[in-house]
Amino acid sequence: MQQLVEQIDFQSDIYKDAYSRINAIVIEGEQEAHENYITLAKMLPESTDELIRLSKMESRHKKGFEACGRNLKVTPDMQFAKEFFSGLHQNFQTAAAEGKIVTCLLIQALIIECFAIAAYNIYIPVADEFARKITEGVVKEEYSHLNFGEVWLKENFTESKAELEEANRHNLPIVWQMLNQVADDARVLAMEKEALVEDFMIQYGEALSNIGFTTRDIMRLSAYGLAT
Ligand code: Y39
Ligand code: FE
Ligand code: FE
Ligand code: FE
Repeated sequence: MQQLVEQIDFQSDIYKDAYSRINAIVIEGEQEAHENYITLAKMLPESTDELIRLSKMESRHKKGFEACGRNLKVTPDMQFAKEFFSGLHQNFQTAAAEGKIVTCLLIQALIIECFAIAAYNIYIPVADEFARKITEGVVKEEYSHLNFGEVWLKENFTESKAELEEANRHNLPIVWQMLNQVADDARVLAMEKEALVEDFMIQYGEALSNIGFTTRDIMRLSAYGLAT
């Protein structure tokens, strides 16, 4: 893998062009995650302090990735990134307005966190040295965000199960669309779509298992919308 990293020209026009979109996606994702945890803090009064703590971590992640873009002299394409997240963003806003805590947790604390963990794990071995150090620090914290969602949903599993199934059905296909949309740019950064899908499935499957779903449920839930 080191061999491969030495062959990546982080200053080439093609790398910087792809990075302008991927870096923007990550910055926008961290900003939206920050806002989503503030919303969740209001919805879950018994966990307000912890959720505010998570929201502050997301702001720090955003600052770290902004520094990664500056380090490569790349201007992030924030307009592209806003559109990239608009499906999940809209679904989260709608669920929050309806007080659907389970749906909000599934979107942010499970789906988006698993997406982030997969992307950061795949990025770390092929990142420039500056971005690698930042991303290594960030991914450790993303596991703690995923853990918050797992613990809450496990404790409330019986009452949450039907809403989780429904929310999965509405949101997982969006994730596969997002992955397809970013696959070409990710490949320029030496991140293969197949590796991203595999890592996402592992993280998401493990999360569903920790919450209480059976292996049979997990197979059905985690592949939903993948083949379309
Ligand atoms: O919880 C978080 O910090 C997640 C918001 C951040 C999302 C990161 C989204 C990463 C997708 C990148 C796709 C690159 C192939
Ligand atoms: Fe984050
Ligand atoms: Fe996070
Ligand atoms: Fe429906």
